[in-house]
Amino acid sequence: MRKMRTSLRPWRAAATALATVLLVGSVAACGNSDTGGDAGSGSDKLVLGFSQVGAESGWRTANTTSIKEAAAEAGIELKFDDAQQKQENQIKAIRNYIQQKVDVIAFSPVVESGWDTVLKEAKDAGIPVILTDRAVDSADKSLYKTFLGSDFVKEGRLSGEWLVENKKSATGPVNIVELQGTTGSAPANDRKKGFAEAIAANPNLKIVASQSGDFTRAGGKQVMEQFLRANPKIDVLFAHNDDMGLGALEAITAAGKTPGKDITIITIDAVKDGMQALADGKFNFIAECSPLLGPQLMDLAKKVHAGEEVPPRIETEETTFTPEQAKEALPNRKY
Ligand code: GYE
Repeated sequence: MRKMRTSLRPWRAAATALATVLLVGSVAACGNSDTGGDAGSGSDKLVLGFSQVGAESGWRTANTTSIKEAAAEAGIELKFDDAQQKQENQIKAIRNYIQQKVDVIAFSPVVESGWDTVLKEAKDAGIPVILTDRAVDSADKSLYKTFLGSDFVKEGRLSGEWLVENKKSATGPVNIVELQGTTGSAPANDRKKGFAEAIAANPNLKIVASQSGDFTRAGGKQVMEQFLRANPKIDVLFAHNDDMGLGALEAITAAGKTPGKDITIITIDAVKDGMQALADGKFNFIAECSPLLGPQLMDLAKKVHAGEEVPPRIETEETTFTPEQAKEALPNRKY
Protein backbone atom coordinates (compact mmCIF):
# COMPACT_ATOMS: atom_id res chain seq x y z
CA MET A 1 0.00 0.00 0.00
CA ARG A 2 1.10 3.58 -0.80
CA LYS A 3 2.66 5.55 2.05
CA MET A 4 0.75 8.64 3.11
CA ARG A 5 2.67 11.89 3.05
CA THR A 6 2.20 14.21 6.01
CA SER A 7 2.32 17.22 3.72
CA LEU A 8 -1.06 16.34 2.11
CA ARG A 9 -3.73 18.96 2.43
CA PRO A 10 -6.50 17.94 4.86
CA TRP A 11 -9.13 17.33 2.11
CA ARG A 12 -6.78 15.10 0.16
CA ALA A 13 -5.92 13.10 3.25
CA ALA A 14 -9.60 12.66 3.98
CA ALA A 15 -10.34 11.55 0.39
CA THR A 16 -7.45 9.05 0.46
CA ALA A 17 -8.64 7.65 3.77
CA LEU A 18 -12.18 7.26 2.42
CA ALA A 19 -10.94 5.53 -0.72
CA THR A 20 -8.87 3.15 1.39
CA VAL A 21 -11.88 2.27 3.53
CA LEU A 22 -14.00 1.62 0.43
CA LEU A 23 -11.27 -0.47 -1.20
CA VAL A 24 -10.60 -2.59 1.88
CA GLY A 25 -14.33 -3.03 2.38
CA SER A 26 -14.95 -4.29 -1.13
CA VAL A 27 -11.92 -6.63 -1.11
CA ALA A 28 -13.15 -8.18 2.13
CA ALA A 29 -16.60 -8.58 0.64
CA CYS A 30 -15.30 -10.38 -2.47
CA GLY A 31 -13.02 -12.67 -0.56
CA ASN A 32 -15.62 -13.97 1.83
CA SER A 33 -18.51 -15.69 0.17
CA ASP A 34 -20.52 -16.97 3.08
CA THR A 35 -20.94 -13.91 5.24
CA GLY A 36 -24.46 -13.15 3.99
CA GLY A 37 -26.23 -9.83 4.51
CA ASP A 38 -24.77 -6.73 2.85
CA ALA A 39 -27.02 -6.90 -0.20
CA GLY A 40 -25.55 -5.16 -3.22
CA SER A 41 -21.92 -5.23 -2.08
CA GLY A 42 -21.21 -8.66 -3.62
CA SER A 43 -20.75 -10.29 -0.23
CA ASP A 44 -23.98 -12.25 -0.51
CA LYS A 45 -23.09 -14.07 -3.75
CA LEU A 46 -24.43 -17.56 -3.48
CA VAL A 47 -21.67 -20.18 -3.72
CA LEU A 48 -22.59 -23.37 -5.56
CA GLY A 49 -20.29 -26.40 -5.51
CA PHE A 50 -20.92 -28.58 -8.56
CA SER A 51 -19.48 -32.02 -9.18
CA GLN A 52 -19.75 -33.01 -12.85
CA VAL A 53 -19.54 -36.62 -14.08
CA GLY A 54 -16.80 -35.97 -16.63
CA ALA A 55 -16.49 -35.01 -20.30
CA GLU A 56 -17.44 -38.36 -21.83
CA SER A 57 -19.87 -37.16 -24.49
CA GLY A 58 -21.22 -34.25 -26.52
CA TRP A 59 -24.17 -34.21 -24.14
CA ARG A 60 -21.87 -33.76 -21.15
CA THR A 61 -19.90 -30.94 -22.78
CA ALA A 62 -23.12 -29.10 -23.59
CA ASN A 63 -24.34 -29.66 -20.03
CA THR A 64 -21.14 -28.21 -18.56
CA THR A 65 -21.37 -25.14 -20.80
CA SER A 66 -25.00 -24.63 -19.83
CA ILE A 67 -24.17 -24.79 -16.12
CA LYS A 68 -21.19 -22.42 -16.34
CA GLU A 69 -23.07 -19.89 -18.46
CA ALA A 70 -26.18 -20.00 -16.29
CA ALA A 71 -24.15 -19.51 -13.10
CA ALA A 72 -22.45 -16.42 -14.53
CA GLU A 73 -25.80 -15.09 -15.70
CA ALA A 74 -27.45 -15.68 -12.32
CA GLY A 75 -24.59 -14.04 -10.40
CA ILE A 76 -23.76 -17.31 -8.66
CA GLU A 77 -20.17 -18.19 -7.73
CA LEU A 78 -19.61 -21.65 -9.20
CA LYS A 79 -17.02 -24.07 -7.90
CA PHE A 80 -16.74 -26.75 -10.58
CA ASP A 81 -15.10 -30.18 -10.48
CA ASP A 82 -14.80 -32.77 -13.27
CA ALA A 83 -14.79 -36.29 -11.75
CA GLN A 84 -13.60 -38.09 -14.90
CA GLN A 85 -16.40 -40.67 -14.58
CA LYS A 86 -15.15 -41.82 -11.14
CA GLN A 87 -17.42 -41.97 -8.11
CA GLU A 88 -14.50 -41.63 -5.69
CA ASN A 89 -13.59 -38.29 -7.30
CA GLN A 90 -17.15 -37.07 -6.91
CA ILE A 91 -17.21 -38.03 -3.22
CA LYS A 92 -13.91 -36.19 -2.73
CA ALA A 93 -15.25 -33.07 -4.46
CA ILE A 94 -18.43 -33.10 -2.37
CA ARG A 95 -16.39 -33.45 0.85
CA ASN A 96 -14.27 -30.48 -0.27
CA TYR A 97 -17.38 -28.40 -0.82
CA ILE A 98 -18.63 -29.31 2.65
CA GLN A 99 -15.29 -28.27 4.14
CA GLN A 100 -15.37 -24.99 2.23
CA LYS A 101 -18.88 -24.38 3.57
CA VAL A 102 -20.42 -23.64 0.18
CA ASP A 103 -24.07 -22.56 0.26
CA VAL A 104 -25.47 -25.29 -2.00
CA ILE A 105 -24.04 -28.51 -3.48
CA ALA A 106 -25.26 -29.91 -6.80
CA PHE A 107 -24.03 -32.98 -8.61
CA SER A 108 -24.75 -35.41 -11.38
CA PRO A 109 -24.08 -38.81 -9.79
CA VAL A 110 -22.06 -41.03 -12.12
CA VAL A 111 -23.71 -44.18 -10.71
CA GLU A 112 -26.92 -44.64 -8.70
CA SER A 113 -25.64 -46.42 -5.58
CA GLY A 114 -23.27 -45.60 -2.74
CA TRP A 115 -24.08 -41.98 -1.89
CA ASP A 116 -25.78 -42.21 1.52
CA THR A 117 -22.70 -41.51 3.67
CA VAL A 118 -21.53 -38.38 1.87
CA LEU A 119 -25.08 -37.07 1.46
CA LYS A 120 -25.57 -37.51 5.20
CA GLU A 121 -22.39 -35.50 5.80
CA ALA A 122 -23.76 -32.64 3.70
CA LYS A 123 -27.08 -32.79 5.51
CA ASP A 124 -25.40 -32.74 8.92
CA ALA A 125 -23.40 -29.69 7.80
CA GLY A 126 -26.66 -27.98 6.87
CA ILE A 127 -25.81 -27.72 3.16
CA PRO A 128 -28.71 -28.42 0.81
CA VAL A 129 -28.01 -30.82 -2.08
CA ILE A 130 -29.59 -30.80 -5.54
CA LEU A 131 -29.34 -33.80 -7.86
CA THR A 132 -29.13 -32.87 -11.49
CA ASP A 133 -29.28 -35.05 -14.61
CA ARG A 134 -28.88 -38.43 -12.87
CA ALA A 135 -30.60 -39.93 -9.84
CA VAL A 136 -29.37 -41.82 -6.76
CA ASP A 137 -31.06 -44.89 -5.28
CA SER A 138 -30.95 -43.67 -1.65
CA ALA A 139 -34.04 -44.74 0.28
CA ASP A 140 -33.84 -41.62 2.45
CA LYS A 141 -35.24 -38.87 0.23
CA SER A 142 -34.46 -36.22 2.85
CA LEU A 143 -30.78 -36.47 1.83
CA TYR A 144 -31.41 -34.16 -1.13
CA LYS A 145 -33.87 -31.38 -1.92
CA THR A 146 -34.82 -32.21 -5.46
CA PHE A 147 -33.86 -34.08 -8.61
CA LEU A 148 -33.80 -32.13 -11.87
CA GLY A 149 -33.45 -34.20 -15.02
CA SER A 150 -34.95 -36.37 -17.73
CA ASP A 151 -37.18 -39.40 -17.54
CA PHE A 152 -34.71 -41.99 -18.84
CA VAL A 153 -37.20 -44.87 -18.73
CA LYS A 154 -39.44 -42.86 -21.04
CA GLU A 155 -36.55 -42.25 -23.46
CA GLY A 156 -35.93 -46.01 -23.63
CA ARG A 157 -39.63 -46.71 -24.05
CA LEU A 158 -40.04 -44.18 -26.87
CA SER A 159 -37.07 -45.78 -28.63
CA GLY A 160 -38.59 -49.26 -28.26
CA GLU A 161 -42.04 -48.12 -29.36
CA TRP A 162 -40.62 -46.58 -32.51
CA LEU A 163 -38.84 -49.86 -33.29
CA VAL A 164 -41.99 -51.94 -32.77
CA GLU A 165 -43.84 -49.68 -35.21
CA ASN A 166 -40.95 -49.62 -37.70
CA LYS A 167 -40.58 -53.41 -37.75
CA LYS A 168 -44.24 -54.33 -37.59
CA SER A 169 -44.19 -55.93 -41.04
CA ALA A 170 -41.00 -57.94 -40.37
CA THR A 171 -41.67 -61.64 -40.83
CA GLY A 172 -38.57 -63.31 -39.39
CA PRO A 173 -36.55 -62.61 -36.25
CA VAL A 174 -35.16 -59.09 -35.75
CA ASN A 175 -31.79 -59.22 -34.00
CA ILE A 176 -30.99 -56.23 -31.80
CA VAL A 177 -27.66 -55.29 -30.22
CA GLU A 178 -27.60 -52.80 -27.37
CA LEU A 179 -24.79 -50.42 -26.41
CA GLN A 180 -25.39 -49.58 -22.78
CA GLY A 181 -24.22 -46.44 -21.01
CA THR A 182 -21.92 -46.45 -17.98
CA THR A 183 -22.57 -49.55 -15.86
CA GLY A 184 -24.65 -48.73 -12.81
CA SER A 185 -25.65 -45.25 -14.02
CA ALA A 186 -29.29 -44.19 -13.91
CA PRO A 187 -29.55 -43.51 -17.67
CA ALA A 188 -28.08 -46.94 -18.52
CA ASN A 189 -30.36 -48.78 -16.08
CA ASP A 190 -33.48 -46.85 -17.03
CA ARG A 191 -33.04 -46.71 -20.79
CA LYS A 192 -32.43 -50.45 -20.87
CA LYS A 193 -35.56 -51.04 -18.81
CA GLY A 194 -37.83 -48.74 -20.87
CA PHE A 195 -36.66 -50.22 -24.16
CA ALA A 196 -37.04 -53.83 -22.98
CA GLU A 197 -40.57 -53.12 -21.73
CA ALA A 198 -41.61 -51.51 -25.01
CA ILE A 199 -40.50 -54.44 -27.17
CA ALA A 200 -41.51 -57.19 -24.70
CA ALA A 201 -44.80 -58.08 -26.42
CA ASN A 202 -43.00 -58.77 -29.72
CA PRO A 203 -41.10 -62.06 -29.45
CA ASN A 204 -39.50 -61.63 -32.89
CA LEU A 205 -37.66 -58.51 -31.59
CA LYS A 206 -34.73 -60.05 -29.73
CA ILE A 207 -31.79 -58.44 -27.94
CA VAL A 208 -28.96 -60.78 -28.94
CA ALA A 209 -26.13 -58.83 -27.27
CA SER A 210 -25.97 -56.02 -24.73
CA GLN A 211 -22.83 -54.45 -23.29
CA SER A 212 -21.53 -51.16 -21.91
CA GLY A 213 -19.66 -48.71 -24.13
CA ASP A 214 -19.38 -46.26 -21.22
CA PHE A 215 -21.21 -43.48 -23.11
CA THR A 216 -18.07 -42.75 -25.19
CA ARG A 217 -17.35 -42.89 -28.93
CA ALA A 218 -14.30 -45.08 -28.41
CA GLY A 219 -16.35 -47.47 -26.24
CA GLY A 220 -19.14 -47.60 -28.82
CA LYS A 221 -16.74 -48.39 -31.64
CA GLN A 222 -14.89 -51.09 -29.76
CA VAL A 223 -17.97 -52.90 -28.46
CA MET A 224 -19.71 -52.69 -31.84
CA GLU A 225 -16.66 -54.33 -33.43
CA GLN A 226 -17.06 -57.22 -30.98
CA PHE A 227 -20.81 -57.43 -31.67
CA LEU A 228 -20.18 -57.59 -35.41
CA ARG A 229 -17.57 -60.31 -35.02
CA ALA A 230 -19.79 -62.44 -32.79
CA ASN A 231 -23.14 -61.95 -34.55
CA PRO A 232 -23.44 -62.65 -38.28
CA LYS A 233 -26.92 -61.11 -38.46
CA ILE A 234 -27.48 -57.75 -36.73
CA ASP A 235 -30.62 -55.88 -37.78
CA VAL A 236 -30.83 -53.14 -35.17
CA LEU A 237 -28.49 -51.17 -32.93
CA PHE A 238 -29.94 -49.45 -29.88
CA ALA A 239 -27.26 -47.15 -28.38
CA HIS A 240 -27.92 -45.41 -25.07
CA ASN A 241 -26.40 -42.19 -26.43
CA ASP A 242 -25.40 -40.51 -29.69
CA ASP A 243 -21.68 -40.73 -29.05
CA MET A 244 -21.64 -44.52 -28.76
CA GLY A 245 -23.80 -44.68 -31.91
CA LEU A 246 -21.32 -42.41 -33.71
CA GLY A 247 -18.42 -44.63 -32.66
CA ALA A 248 -20.37 -47.68 -33.83
CA LEU A 249 -20.83 -46.12 -37.29
CA GLU A 250 -17.11 -46.55 -37.90
CA ALA A 251 -17.21 -50.22 -36.92
CA ILE A 252 -20.27 -50.85 -39.10
CA THR A 253 -18.77 -49.13 -42.15
CA ALA A 254 -15.46 -50.96 -41.64
CA ALA A 255 -17.41 -54.25 -41.62
CA GLY A 256 -18.74 -53.38 -45.08
CA LYS A 257 -22.29 -52.63 -43.95
CA THR A 258 -24.34 -49.49 -44.53
CA PRO A 259 -25.52 -47.83 -41.31
CA GLY A 260 -29.17 -46.80 -41.37
CA LYS A 261 -29.92 -49.35 -44.10
CA ASP A 262 -28.36 -52.73 -43.31
CA ILE A 263 -28.59 -51.91 -39.63
CA THR A 264 -31.35 -49.70 -38.21
CA ILE A 265 -29.84 -47.36 -35.62
CA ILE A 266 -31.64 -45.81 -32.66
CA THR A 267 -29.85 -43.51 -30.21
CA ILE A 268 -30.62 -41.08 -27.38
CA ASP A 269 -29.55 -37.43 -26.73
CA ALA A 270 -29.95 -35.54 -30.04
CA VAL A 271 -26.69 -33.57 -29.82
CA LYS A 272 -25.57 -31.87 -33.05
CA ASP A 273 -23.35 -34.68 -34.37
CA GLY A 274 -26.10 -37.21 -33.67
CA MET A 275 -28.69 -35.05 -35.39
CA GLN A 276 -26.38 -34.68 -38.39
CA ALA A 277 -26.01 -38.48 -38.63
CA LEU A 278 -29.80 -38.75 -38.44
CA ALA A 279 -30.31 -36.10 -41.12
CA ASP A 280 -27.77 -37.98 -43.29
CA GLY A 281 -29.72 -41.23 -42.91
CA LYS A 282 -26.99 -43.01 -40.93
CA PHE A 283 -29.16 -43.04 -37.81
CA ASN A 284 -32.89 -43.77 -38.04
CA PHE A 285 -34.37 -42.38 -34.83
CA ILE A 286 -33.26 -40.34 -31.81
CA ALA A 287 -35.02 -39.82 -28.49
CA GLU A 288 -34.02 -36.40 -27.19
CA CYS A 289 -32.41 -35.80 -23.80
CA SER A 290 -31.79 -32.15 -23.03
CA PRO A 291 -28.47 -31.12 -21.45
CA LEU A 292 -29.55 -27.49 -21.03
CA LEU A 293 -30.21 -27.78 -17.31
CA GLY A 294 -28.16 -24.75 -16.20
CA PRO A 295 -30.84 -22.05 -15.87
CA GLN A 296 -33.26 -24.31 -13.95
CA LEU A 297 -30.45 -25.49 -11.70
CA MET A 298 -29.46 -21.93 -10.75
CA ASP A 299 -33.06 -21.08 -10.04
CA LEU A 300 -33.37 -24.09 -7.75
CA ALA A 301 -30.07 -23.29 -6.01
CA LYS A 302 -31.37 -19.82 -5.15
CA LYS A 303 -34.65 -21.23 -3.89
CA VAL A 304 -33.21 -23.94 -1.66
CA HIS A 305 -30.67 -21.47 -0.31
CA ALA A 306 -33.51 -19.14 0.61
CA GLY A 307 -35.24 -22.03 2.37
CA GLU A 308 -38.10 -22.12 -0.14
CA GLU A 309 -39.97 -25.34 -0.83
CA VAL A 310 -39.17 -26.90 -4.22
CA PRO A 311 -40.84 -29.88 -5.93
CA PRO A 312 -38.97 -33.13 -5.18
CA ARG A 313 -38.78 -34.04 -8.88
CA ILE A 314 -38.51 -31.73 -11.88
CA GLU A 315 -38.63 -33.35 -15.29
CA THR A 316 -37.06 -31.96 -18.43
CA GLU A 317 -39.27 -31.59 -21.50
CA GLU A 318 -38.17 -33.66 -24.47
CA THR A 319 -39.17 -34.88 -27.90
CA THR A 320 -38.09 -37.43 -30.53
CA PHE A 321 -36.64 -37.03 -34.03
CA THR A 322 -36.91 -38.83 -37.37
CA PRO A 323 -34.47 -37.94 -40.20
CA GLU A 324 -36.93 -35.42 -41.67
CA GLN A 325 -37.45 -33.74 -38.31
CA ALA A 326 -33.68 -33.66 -37.72
CA LYS A 327 -33.12 -31.84 -41.02
CA GLU A 328 -35.64 -29.24 -39.98
CA ALA A 329 -34.34 -28.82 -36.42
CA LEU A 330 -30.60 -28.82 -37.16
CA PRO A 331 -30.13 -25.17 -38.22
CA ASN A 332 -31.47 -23.93 -34.87
CA ARG A 333 -29.94 -26.60 -32.66
CA LYS A 334 -28.03 -25.09 -29.72
CA TYR A 335 -25.95 -28.14 -28.84
O1 GYE B 1 -27.28 -39.31 -22.29
C1 GYE B 1 -24.91 -39.28 -22.13
C2 GYE B 1 -24.03 -38.75 -21.08
O2 GYE B 1 -26.65 -38.61 -17.94
C3 GYE B 1 -28.27 -38.03 -19.53
O3 GYE B 1 -24.74 -39.00 -19.89
C4 GYE B 1 -26.84 -38.18 -19.24
C5 GYE B 1 -26.10 -39.09 -20.18
C6 GYE B 1 -26.20 -38.74 -21.64
O4 GYE B 1 -22.76 -39.20 -21.13
O5 GYE B 1 -24.54 -38.84 -23.40
